[in-house]
Order: sequence, then structure tokens, then C-alpha cells
Amino acid sequence: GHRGAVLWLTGLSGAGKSTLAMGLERILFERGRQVYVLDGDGVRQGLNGDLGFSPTDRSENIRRVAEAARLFAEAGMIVVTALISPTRQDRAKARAIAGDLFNEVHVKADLDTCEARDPKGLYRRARAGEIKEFTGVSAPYEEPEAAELVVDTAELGIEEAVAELVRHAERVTAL
Ligand code: GGZ
Repeated sequence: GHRGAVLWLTGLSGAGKSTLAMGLERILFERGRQVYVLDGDGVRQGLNGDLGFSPTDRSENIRRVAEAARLFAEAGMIVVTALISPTRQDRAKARAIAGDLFNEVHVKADLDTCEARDPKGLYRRARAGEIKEFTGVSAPYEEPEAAELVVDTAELGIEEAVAELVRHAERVTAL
């Protein structure tokens, strides 16, 4: 049998969190598992549409997503969250909310790599001063120290990185 889990992806903008979350969702779905992705970019359009990027708003963003993730995971789903979640304190709070279903995954790519990718031009705009408090440029990102899994997207291709995530998800949800 299987149990639910929360795979909490953390990393810089452009590190590949959303891409890996979607790849993971597709493969687990093909294997007959129930998967749900909560993406920061997505939830900020709806559930968390009232929140910005101050430290307080980021904390609240993370708290609400952690609570929602817990509910889905308790219902037996594999929940994949994709939020920058830049502080150790907020990630520790998410872990406390989700309990033993929680798995922190560091989607790791250095700032230079993410900035070179700049898929939405946000780093360029942040450097130009058009976006305040941008993570990695003018707001902090604290590297995880307690991650259950580190996926280095500067080294691995997308397929390989997704495969590592699938392996981890299968392992932690096996009963
Ligand atoms: C960081 C920002 C910002 C600022 C807008 N700082 O890569 P994206 O564009 O598509 O996804 C990022 C998303 C980050 O939201 P999260 O909910 O993941 O952040 S947190 O966990 O810190 O609450 C980025 C975009 O929003 N974005 N402004 N100032 N990212």
C-alpha cells in the first residue's frame, strides 16, 4: 500500500521547482498515484492573492500552503509544493505543520545559474530596481541544512532530476 506525503521543494526562482514538480506529477500519475501540486506562482493568484513578498507575507504564504498540503497528504495524496520558502524558520514551521509526512527537497542551483536562465526576466528587472525584495538579489535565501533530498539542477538534466524525486517519493510513501 501507499501513504501520502508532502514533498516540499525549496530553492531560488529559476532553480527548477515548478518544472520538477510538474515532471514528478506526470510520472507519479502514470503510476496510478494521486498527486497534487501547489505552486507558489499559482496559489498567489488565488488562495494567497492577498499576499506580497515582505517577510511577513512570505511566512503567511508558506504557512497556508503547509496547512493545505497537510490536509491533502492526510487524505493519502502526494503533495508537491513549489515555493521559494527562503528562510529556515519558515521551512521549520512548515515541517511542524505537516508532521512526519514532510520531506524537504532542496532544488539546488546557484544564483549565477538561475540568473543566467532568467526564464521570466525577473532577475534582470530585480537588478534594474524594478522589483523590490527579490530573493537572491535583494532578499535572502537561506540554504537548507535539513533537507531529506538535494537535487542539483545545475548538474542534472530535468529527466534525471525528476527520476531522483520519483525514487524518493516512492520510498517515503511505501507502506
Ligand atoms: C521572489 C518573486 C518576487 C520576489 C515575484 N521575490 O520564479 P517565479 O517568479 O515564477 O516564481 C517566483 C514566485 C515566488 O513566490 P513564492 O510563493 O514561491 O515565494 S515565497 O516562498 O518566498 O513566498 C517569482 C515570483 O513569485 N516573484 N516577486 N520579490 N520571487
